[in-house]
Amino acid sequence: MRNNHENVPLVFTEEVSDALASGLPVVALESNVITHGLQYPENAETARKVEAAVRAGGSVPATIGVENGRILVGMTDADIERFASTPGIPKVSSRDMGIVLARGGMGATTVASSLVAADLAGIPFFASAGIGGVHRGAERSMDISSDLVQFTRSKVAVVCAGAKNILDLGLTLEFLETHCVPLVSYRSDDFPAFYCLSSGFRSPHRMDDETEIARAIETHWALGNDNGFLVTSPIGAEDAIDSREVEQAIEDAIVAAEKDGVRGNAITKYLMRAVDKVTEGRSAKANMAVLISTAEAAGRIAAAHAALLRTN
Ligand code: PSU
Ligand code: MN
Repeated sequence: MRNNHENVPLVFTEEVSDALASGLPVVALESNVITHGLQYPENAETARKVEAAVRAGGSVPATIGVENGRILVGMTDADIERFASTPGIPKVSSRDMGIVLARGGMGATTVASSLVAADLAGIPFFASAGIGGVHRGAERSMDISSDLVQFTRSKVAVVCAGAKNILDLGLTLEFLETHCVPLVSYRSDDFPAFYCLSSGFRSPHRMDDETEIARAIETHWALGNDNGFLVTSPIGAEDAIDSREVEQAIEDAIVAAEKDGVRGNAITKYLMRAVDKVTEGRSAKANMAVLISTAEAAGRIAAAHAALLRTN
């Protein structure tokens, strides 16, 4: 059962619209990681586990996607299965959203476009394991993910495990600082690197308590900021991959990508697949584990945030 939003083409599942109406915590999730980040059938299985992890944290999951000229806010099991198993669903970032909606058809939302949808839908939290960032060699390619730009535009708190070390994480941190995007690391001193525990960079702030994080987010918004707020939560140590193990693979993949002429929005997937190959699937497994642990942390923080709003 679904209700159509009045002015924008949003289609809510009943569970998500009920949760929003009654002030229950909701966490938005992207679909590009389902269609492009992982392969069938592990992608469908992981998407369901990620939703279960949000619930285990105490919140309602709302997986975002585009279909028939509408934005899905929340997916049923059948929706997840369709997105996971349909080949060739295009990756849709913020700038593509209007075009893909006008055309009809399906679209897999990145972090950036999922934030646009979450903001429209009134969902203050979003979770994904790996955000896009400033690419290595960006001083020549100018490849900076629109995810970072969208953080400056959408009033949604993002819980993630940092960004992948296929990127230049030092420059990614500089970009966030320049663009006034707050960054807090949950129960860790360092900015994590997706399935690696640390990027080697310290986080500007550490907070161990969810309610304190919720208060920091609300205070940031109360100061008149209507941008995002980044919270990182690292992978469990037992699932983590040693960054030295993947560094050579990344460097080789970057050289190969340039030789193959891969650029633009195709580069992220190309590099990730190359690393998966070298680690013989270990990184893909860690990828699934970190998606789940991030979703659980987001569920907990969003629940603390909803509780805080109720007591205010
Ligand atoms: N990082 C990952 N896995 C992913 C992505 C990033 O570890 O699947 C996806 C996300 O959907 C993210 C997008 O929003 O890639 C960023 O793409 P780009 O670098 O083209 O902006
Ligand atoms: Mn890019």
